[in-house]
Amino acid sequence: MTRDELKAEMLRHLQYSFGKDPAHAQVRDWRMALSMAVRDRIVEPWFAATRATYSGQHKRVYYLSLEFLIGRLLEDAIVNLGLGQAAREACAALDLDFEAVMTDEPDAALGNGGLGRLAACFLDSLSTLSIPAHGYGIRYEHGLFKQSFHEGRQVEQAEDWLNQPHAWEFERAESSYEIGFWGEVEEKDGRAIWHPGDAVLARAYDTPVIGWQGRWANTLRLWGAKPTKLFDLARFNTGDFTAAAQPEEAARTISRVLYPDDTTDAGRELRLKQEYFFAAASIRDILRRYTSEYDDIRRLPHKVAIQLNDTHPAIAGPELVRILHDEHGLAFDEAVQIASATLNYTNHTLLPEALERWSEGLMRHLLPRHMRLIEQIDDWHARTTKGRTLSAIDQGSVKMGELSFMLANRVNGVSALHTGLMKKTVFAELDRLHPDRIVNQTNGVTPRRWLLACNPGLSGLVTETIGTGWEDDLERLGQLDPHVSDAGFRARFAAVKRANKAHLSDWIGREMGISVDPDAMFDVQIKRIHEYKRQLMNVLDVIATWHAMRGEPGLDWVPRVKIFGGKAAPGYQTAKEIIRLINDVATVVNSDPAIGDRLKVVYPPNYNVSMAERLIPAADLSEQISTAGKEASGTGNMKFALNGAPTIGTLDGANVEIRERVGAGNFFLFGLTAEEAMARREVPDHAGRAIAASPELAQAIAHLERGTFSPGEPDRYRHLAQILRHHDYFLVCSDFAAYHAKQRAVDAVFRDRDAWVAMAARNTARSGWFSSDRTIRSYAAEIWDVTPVEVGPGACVLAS
Ligand code: F58
Repeated sequence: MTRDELKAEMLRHLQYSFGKDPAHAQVRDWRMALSMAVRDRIVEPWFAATRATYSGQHKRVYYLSLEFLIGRLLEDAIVNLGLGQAAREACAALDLDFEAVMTDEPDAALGNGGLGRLAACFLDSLSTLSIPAHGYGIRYEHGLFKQSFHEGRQVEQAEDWLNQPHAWEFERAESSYEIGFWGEVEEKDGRAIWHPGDAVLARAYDTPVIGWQGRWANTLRLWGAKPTKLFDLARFNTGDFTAAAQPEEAARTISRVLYPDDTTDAGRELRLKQEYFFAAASIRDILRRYTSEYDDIRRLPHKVAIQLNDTHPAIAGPELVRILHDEHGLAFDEAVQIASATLNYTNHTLLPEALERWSEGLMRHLLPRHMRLIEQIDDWHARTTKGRTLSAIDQGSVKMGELSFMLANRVNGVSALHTGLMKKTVFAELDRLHPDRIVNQTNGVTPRRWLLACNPGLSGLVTETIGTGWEDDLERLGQLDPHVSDAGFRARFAAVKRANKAHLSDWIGREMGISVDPDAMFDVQIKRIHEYKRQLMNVLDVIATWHAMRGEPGLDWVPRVKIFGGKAAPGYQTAKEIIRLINDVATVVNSDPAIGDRLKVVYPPNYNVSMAERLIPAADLSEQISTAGKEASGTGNMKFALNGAPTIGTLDGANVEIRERVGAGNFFLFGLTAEEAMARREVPDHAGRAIAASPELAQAIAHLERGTFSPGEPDRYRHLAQILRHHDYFLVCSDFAAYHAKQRAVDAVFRDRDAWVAMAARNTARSGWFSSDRTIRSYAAEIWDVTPVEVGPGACVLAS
């Protein structure tokens, strides 16, 4: 598509789709016009992919996830269709600021963090690999909350992405399912019939997901909740307008917000309703599609593979059994066998508080038939495995991990270390009963978004050096390795990073009013705020460094910009204290004349996918410092390495595999191993001992206790200090000295700029394995038993 064709299409959409005169159009109108012009190019490959799947009777993959953190879609579509140049030129010809048009799009923040972003990368790779697939989730009206800081404290506001025009979805009013809740189960002629007490409608909204070079497109189908009866007219006519609208309100609540607060009973009930709502609608849709093509329901696993993204969709298992048994009339055991040959489950955490459990009482009340089936599935498992001591129902609650395991063909962890720990800990007994069921699938990230689109400077250099083709064959980055010893290549690599840093410095200056030196080391930790991720250890290191700089202002310190990004769960008080501490430390450090430009702390609010795309290409150092054994995998760690930022990190999650691949000499390792961490917790007063052994740590904690960063309120950080001293489960104190020392080793390498650049470039050259294309190929071969569809020349719609 040429510049002029795209421009003409934009003008056409502006006028005829949106009724706007170009003379009066705003950036938003142009963004919509461009989006529509681009979207039109997706529809054909989308139809072609659907037709090819039907005509070839290919097996389909269904990825059920309560989260899809897809971010902005316009740039993604432009990049995948190869329309970058045409779009830039068309905007220029229309006198539009291309960057402003692109950044006008709100982020679709339909997820919390890594789990949701992984689902989005997987969709991209499934389309790139032309594997017939659907993502299923919820069309939340409000995505993850907007974060701002008020006097350093996190403030949450409702997010409002749908309040702006959304270009990418197609509403499918004809694809609606009635989803029941509550009610009773009637036993009749040996069969169970569930009579729900209430119901809502699940309505489909489809977003096409275009793969690399527009060869294939799959569908992300998100469910919105609607009332079965729109409106109580009788009540309205009596003048009770609020009550008349009540059923509509109640139904819509189900798809209103992502992950509502589950600390109250009402919140928990809503969460379970969301889970059943989307799982049931998805199963119904999957079976409708299957039965429209095939007669024999027993062959379902030959044509359908369902992946449960953690346990949030786990109720899909009992729902599938219910439909096969109660509605299709299969014997119970056969129904369970078919369901468990179709379903697979990915585990993303071993943290006990994050393993889902639902109270039996709530489950029985909300989903009476399903609770009964869960009991039967539990009995069936005990019967068929002789694992009688093992149950998915424990002390009045249903353990969704165990239930998902029992009903799965394959269960996977998301890094080698995490999968190993799953086998040793939470699922030890189930692994013993089913030794082949657990497999590892190390996470990956899409190179289209996380290198090609977000880092045009580096991707340009890669292409100039090794040619194209790496975008969907990322291991080709290995061809860069020999170039790292070439001083000319290193100089160009360094120039790209410097330009990205200058760009970020401008943005930080504009957005936050903080001036940062682009020649300083940009040291970045971006992720959800959680004690196990140890942002607290990072900020303690900032305090220790600041203290040391003040003590010896004459020393030749390596200038650093410490960048933080991330949100805390609204109810997670300790995480919120850590946020406040980072902001308070920033206030003191950034205005300290004794420090000047040598240390800055920057914490831009409202970290999201788009902010990650801005920060990662400009990072020098990647902070991956979780307590070993606690981070299941990480995916940010991969994005940084790919963009030429070496890691300072522990042997945790996928850090282990990153280090193996980039080489131990290109990775700053410190800290206890997972095994050592477990042993250390048993040592009496481990924190006290570590504090006594590290004057830097003792000093940093003393600053917290003295109120150095909370003038006028010395007690503000007493609670954090108490945790460190007496309840240091995440071993911040035990790892601090090693971390602090390793940071000085980082300084030493950074001083030797050439050595640093070589290390950074080797990280890029050796990160090719962490493409989500590799991950998806592996799921396809080892879990789903699907193969990519050969895309014939007719179906292949390449952008010109
Ligand atoms: C993350 N989990 C893991 N959970 O922490 C991370 O190590 C891993 O790389 C990633 O999954 C992908 O495998 C995660 O993001 C959540 O966001 C939960 C969602 C449900 C509510 C509680 C948080």
